[in-house]
Amino acid sequence: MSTLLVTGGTVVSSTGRTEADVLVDGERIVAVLAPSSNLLGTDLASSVDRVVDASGKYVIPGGIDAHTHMQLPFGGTEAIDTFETGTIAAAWGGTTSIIDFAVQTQGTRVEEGLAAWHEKARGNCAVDYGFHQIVGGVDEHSLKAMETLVDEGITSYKMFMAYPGVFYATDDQILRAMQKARELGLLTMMHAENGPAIDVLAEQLYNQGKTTPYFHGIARAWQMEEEATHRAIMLADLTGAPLYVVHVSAKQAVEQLAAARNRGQNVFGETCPQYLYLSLEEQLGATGDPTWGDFEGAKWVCSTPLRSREEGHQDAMWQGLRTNDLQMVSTDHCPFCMKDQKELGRGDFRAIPNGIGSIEHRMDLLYQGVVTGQISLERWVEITSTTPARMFGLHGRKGVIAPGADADLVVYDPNGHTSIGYEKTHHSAMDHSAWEGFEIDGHVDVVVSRGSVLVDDDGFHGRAGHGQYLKRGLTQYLT
Ligand code: DUC
Ligand code: ZN
Ligand code: ZN
Ligand code: ZN
Repeated sequence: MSTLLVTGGTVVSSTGRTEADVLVDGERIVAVLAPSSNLLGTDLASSVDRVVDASGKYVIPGGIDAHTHMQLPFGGTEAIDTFETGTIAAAWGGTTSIIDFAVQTQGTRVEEGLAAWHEKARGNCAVDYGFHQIVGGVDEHSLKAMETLVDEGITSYKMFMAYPGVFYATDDQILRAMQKARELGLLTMMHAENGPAIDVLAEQLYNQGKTTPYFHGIARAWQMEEEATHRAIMLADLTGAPLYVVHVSAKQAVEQLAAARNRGQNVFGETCPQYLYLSLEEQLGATGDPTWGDFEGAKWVCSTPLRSREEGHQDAMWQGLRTNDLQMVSTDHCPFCMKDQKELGRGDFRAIPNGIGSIEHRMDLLYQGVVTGQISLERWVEITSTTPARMFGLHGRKGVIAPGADADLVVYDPNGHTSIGYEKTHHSAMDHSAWEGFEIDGHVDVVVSRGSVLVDDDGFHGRAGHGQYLKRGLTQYLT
């Protein structure tokens, strides 16, 4: 077991910041000390195996990305990042835990889906990983199978109000699953978009010759998100089940969440970096012409879609993060290449695999929100690490810098700089970056996962297989 001392930095938590040294023994943090402590007469810096100098830098708990899709079969292809490439990209970006989604589709059994995802991830992850369970076919059997999830360390499950024929759940199914979740203490996660209505709009646009990527966002109108969010909230209210709405992008959906929270309902919302920074206007390209023939816009086709900046959706996401009507930011990392993948939808936006890859850039992109004054330093830590840990049953082990917690640490340099781009910062298996040209006033310098230095100034020192499966406890947000 080796020892590590992170010295001279400013330790930032969700509630404050302090000058402190962090002492690590093996995989755990053992002490957070006044700077340059002489513990019982011992000069710590000369007695540990390794010293990391964090002078002038922030020391924060490792990021937790609670929404990723490695190797997800979707849209006639499969998300290009394996658990290995995706978690290496995560490590480079200061994310030391991910929660991916094991998938059950209609006609298959929940247990089979979960076993398949364990098979994909086991021995291949560079950072720690857990699973949520997608319940894609709600029937007697899957409702029964939900009873076994808590023992497997899976304390949250997701349903889809979108994607008819793939993952889609009807209202009666959602109601039954929520009743079961309430009984078991599971957190219900919801993809809240009215899928059947979206499919009608998409077909009508296509039949009018409106086939470019831009129309993906037109078909998936904000009304479709607001309506589904409201419906999910009402069903959750009836059952008493806590609800977590994934990838919120419409300002009207935030309003629904805020209204429910104001009524005292236990509902939560997650947004993603793409909804904070990218917009539908970008998909129009330089010409601003909605028949824009350039297929570039496919890079940003994801669901929920990018929305109009002019309509104020981006501002509403930042505001929701400040008011805590949105509690956290995950990526929904669902990476597809342009070649052979996004290109499947050339001439028909409906066939473009939905997804953006951001796992490497989440910590940086959100830190840029600190630089621009959108959120505080402490809120940055809260929405990227501390709340995800509490929301998904990892509190105590992850999301905090405290004795007994896993030694997952990031040394972040506020005076550093990161130019995001395919040729510069890119460890995902994608053939492009959706974040080309983004400039960050900050830099992930050192990344430590369970006491092992994965990234430092001379590169990547991690390995596939270092990451362990996280058996999660119940959410701390149950009432
Ligand atoms: N949205 C995406 O962008 N990709 C995968 C599934 C989803 O809901
Ligand atoms: Zn989704
Ligand atoms: Zn997703
Ligand atoms: Zn090194």
